[in-house]
Amino acid sequence: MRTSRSSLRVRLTALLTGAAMTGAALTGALAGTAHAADAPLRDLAAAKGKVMGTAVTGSKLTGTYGEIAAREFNALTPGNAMKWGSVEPTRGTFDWAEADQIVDFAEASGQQVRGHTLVWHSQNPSWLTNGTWTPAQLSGLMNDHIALEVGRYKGRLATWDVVNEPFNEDGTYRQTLWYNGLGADYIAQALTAARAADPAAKLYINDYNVEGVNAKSTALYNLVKSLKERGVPIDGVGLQAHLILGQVPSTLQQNIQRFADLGVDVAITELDIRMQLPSDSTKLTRQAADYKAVMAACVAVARCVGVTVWGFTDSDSWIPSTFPGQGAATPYDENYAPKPAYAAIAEALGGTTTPPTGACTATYSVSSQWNTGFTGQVRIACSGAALSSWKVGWTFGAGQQVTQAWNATCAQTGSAVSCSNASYNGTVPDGGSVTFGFNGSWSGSNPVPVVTLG
Ligand code: 9MR
Repeated sequence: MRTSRSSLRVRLTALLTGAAMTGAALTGALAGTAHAADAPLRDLAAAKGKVMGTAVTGSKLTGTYGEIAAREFNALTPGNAMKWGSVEPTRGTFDWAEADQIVDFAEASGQQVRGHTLVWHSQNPSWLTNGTWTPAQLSGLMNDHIALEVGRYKGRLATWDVVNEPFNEDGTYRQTLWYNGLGADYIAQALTAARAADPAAKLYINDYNVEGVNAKSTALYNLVKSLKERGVPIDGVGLQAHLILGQVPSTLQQNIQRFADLGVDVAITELDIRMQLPSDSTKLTRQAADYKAVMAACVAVARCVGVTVWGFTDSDSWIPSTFPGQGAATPYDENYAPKPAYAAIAEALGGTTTPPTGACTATYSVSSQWNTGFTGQVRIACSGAALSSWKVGWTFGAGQQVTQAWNATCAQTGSAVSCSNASYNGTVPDGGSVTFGFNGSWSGSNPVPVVTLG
């Protein structure tokens, strides 16, 4: 049953008052406008002699995802495509399709590739993990795998994460297929095999929870020191940096520096900073400060070659499935709108921070609401800027569902809504606005979402 006009007015007044008080939360500025004057991250990084990379999923490298990956980053790491379980699921049967695709894409985009990863305890094929191997067989399998995969991409990859995650938190060696079969020497063997297969690639050991000075990073430090002393080929250490909001280790720069002082390069290889969902402006501001601190620590040390984010968009992040209830860990939201973390990365790389002189904004409001349904509208207005087309997005926080839209094409996947202009109203002149409307269903509550324009 429809709410009567008079009671609706009371509700509307309350909503509008709320909107006025929390305008920033309800209105999205066109981030594209803000960044248009700034250089892409890859140019800012290159000017500082640094790598700014991202992990990618090959099948997604088209459309907006592909455009951002190519425009903003000068290095790619295949998130899964080069792992042993991906490339040799059945013994002797190889699938290089996604790995090749990513390398081809990177070359076409003028990007480096970081190979990831050759010797690990996880994501191995079951034929390998379920087999019973003598040390000689295991060593042969490992060396052949390295020779084959590194050899396949010889001369095309800048870097390899040769050994991944060899340590426990207390600094002892992780009991893995490799350690149990070959002892700690598997690491030297793997590095030696990788050097033989591609003498030009930089060879790394990569681990997590080794960002600050602690027992685990000290074990890694001691290992690298001894490998260097023995003349084993080791060029760098990868600090993964899967961090938690507000918990950037205070000793990050000091730790990077101590590895650099050993004579190896350092890379931040898998940066993401997760938070309890839902995100809000306070958390996103904190996250931006955290991203900036990590970037600044790398920028401050000459031998820190750069930073790679573990997925650049929240729609392509491992966090929500591994840590239920957590997410929003990357610099772009699920609709590819840059978050405050994006600007923080740009700033740490020397990018401009001046606010744009002109901007377009999108404002979401509920114009009427009844027991199960509501009508909403989004107004896109420009001042000192103009648009020839637009796209807005938001995430419903309470199970609302768009059922019908007009003057825009809207699609909803889960709680994420994306709307783009109808052919006749894409143009928003400087000083002008357009509005589109929609009907939706709701129950319980109907909170106004944060809308992004970009
Ligand atoms: O991002 C990867 C995810 O898609 C996989 O499901 C996961 C399986 O362990 O591996 C993720 O990447 C990992 C990386 O290879 C090594 N460091 C930890 C990363 C997150 O798990």
